[in-house]
Amino acid sequence: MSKKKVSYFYHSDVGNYHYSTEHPMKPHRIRMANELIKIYGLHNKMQIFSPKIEQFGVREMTKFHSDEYIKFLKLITPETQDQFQRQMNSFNVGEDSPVFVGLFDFCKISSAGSVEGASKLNLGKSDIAINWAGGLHHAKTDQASGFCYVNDIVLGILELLKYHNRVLYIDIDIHHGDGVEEAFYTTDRVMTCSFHKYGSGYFPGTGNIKDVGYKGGKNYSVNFPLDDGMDDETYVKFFKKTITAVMDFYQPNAIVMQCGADSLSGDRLGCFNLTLKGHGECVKFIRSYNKPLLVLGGGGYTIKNVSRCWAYETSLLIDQTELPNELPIHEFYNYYTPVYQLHLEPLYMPNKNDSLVLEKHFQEIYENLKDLIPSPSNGERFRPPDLLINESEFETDEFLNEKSDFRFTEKEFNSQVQPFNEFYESPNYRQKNKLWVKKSIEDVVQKYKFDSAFNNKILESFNIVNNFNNINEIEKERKKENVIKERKEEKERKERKEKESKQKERTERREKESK
Ligand code: V1D
Ligand code: CA
Repeated sequence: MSKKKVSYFYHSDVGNYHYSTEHPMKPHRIRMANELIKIYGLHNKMQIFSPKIEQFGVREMTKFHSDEYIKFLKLITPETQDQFQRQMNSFNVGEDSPVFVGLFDFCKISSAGSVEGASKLNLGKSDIAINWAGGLHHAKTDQASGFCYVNDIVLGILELLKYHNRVLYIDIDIHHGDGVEEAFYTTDRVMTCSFHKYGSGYFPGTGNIKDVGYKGGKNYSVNFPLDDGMDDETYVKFFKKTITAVMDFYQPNAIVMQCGADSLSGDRLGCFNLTLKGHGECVKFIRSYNKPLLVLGGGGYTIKNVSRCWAYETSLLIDQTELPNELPIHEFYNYYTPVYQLHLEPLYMPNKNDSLVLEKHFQEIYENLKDLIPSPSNGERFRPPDLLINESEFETDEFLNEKSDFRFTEKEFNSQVQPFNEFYESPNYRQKNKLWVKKSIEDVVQKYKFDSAFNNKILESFNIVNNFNNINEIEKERKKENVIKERKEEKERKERKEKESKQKERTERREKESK
């Protein structure tokens, strides 16, 4: 394998954040991985960056998330959470995704690393970017879920889409990558592909093989459901077959890989039987496609295995020859008791995955993929013209005040090459700023006096019905259905009550009469 420019994002504070004593998510595992990476000397082969969290905040996060949700994450503390019970429920913050000290800064570290990584790939400054603090795949536009608050993956992909027409997202966490799938469910600009345990109420419960995407995104979501005890040989075989088909038919320009380590053998929340070799083989396979690659962390709850896994995968990504299996002595050496070695042995457990069933799943996925129109093509790109916004006015989170109505600064507009036909915005932004789109087109047209062909391009690029719009439509439909269902249930309840009280009256009357 050839040498590649690898960027590694690590913030020295990340290990200090603490969900709670009983909570299985331990950010300390990222510090442990970093220590292994250093003691094996892997950091010498990469460019090391600390995510610039001072320059990352509400504005960056609301490119996907709603303003209200991000404002809430910024404001909430363990001391004040009791006063915000309604918001806690509505934003699904609580048991799985609790409020802890420094929550918002933790989200910044995770997200800034992924977005900066994507930016390095965009600018050709790196071939591979690694952010083990990222990969928080369950977070939704306005809800936390499964230990995830801000979806760094969606933010990273949005950044990549500024330069890349088609982005492939691959998720080998044992849980379904629902937040990322949902964000891009109706677009062909991103293909999502998750391998996960499915069934018996396993979290999050989504990721059926029949969930393939919707409208313009139909067949651009791939779900491979798996069962307990999955071993290296079977996993790698079906991973490679599926990814080969995905790569052949989708031909992405960039890849994002979520490497959740809860799919490893002996994970506290997982039920697969993979070793570092099997998990790592998938990473190596993706690397071999030589596409701009953003590699992210994710789940993983037996922390000594998480750090082993991500250190080993870092070595694969920098193409370091085999690491010594004996772990070098370092600060966290004692965690690796009783076997102070890098690699894991599989456990003696049955593999409940029947190869014939997996083959049937693969065939179903293949059938959906083979009919894909190879789109969107590498067509002409539209670079938004120099715009309107004076950067200094928009450098702080002040933009969220009602008076401010732009999401991109002049510098951003000037520096990014935005693919033709795409414009990103958060749903709230659109609601609040419906007029802005129209006004800015008029301004642009006025200011630059474009010829009509170019005008049409601008109009198209701004008027595109984007994915979040569709997600809103689906959400609206869902809400409508719920209201109808609730009304029906209410009516049935009333009727039942009336029937019961009539029945009671009749019984009482009969009792009186019999006396
Ligand atoms: F065991 C726990 C102790 C304290 C708090 C939470 C948990 C816990 C274990 N498993 N929570 C879960 C999962 N939640 C549920 C819900 C509770 N029910 C009402 C449903 O089963 C959540 C598992 C999240 C997995 C996250 C992830 O590994 O996919 C991940 N990837 O990137 C970041 C996290
Ligand atoms: Ca997964």
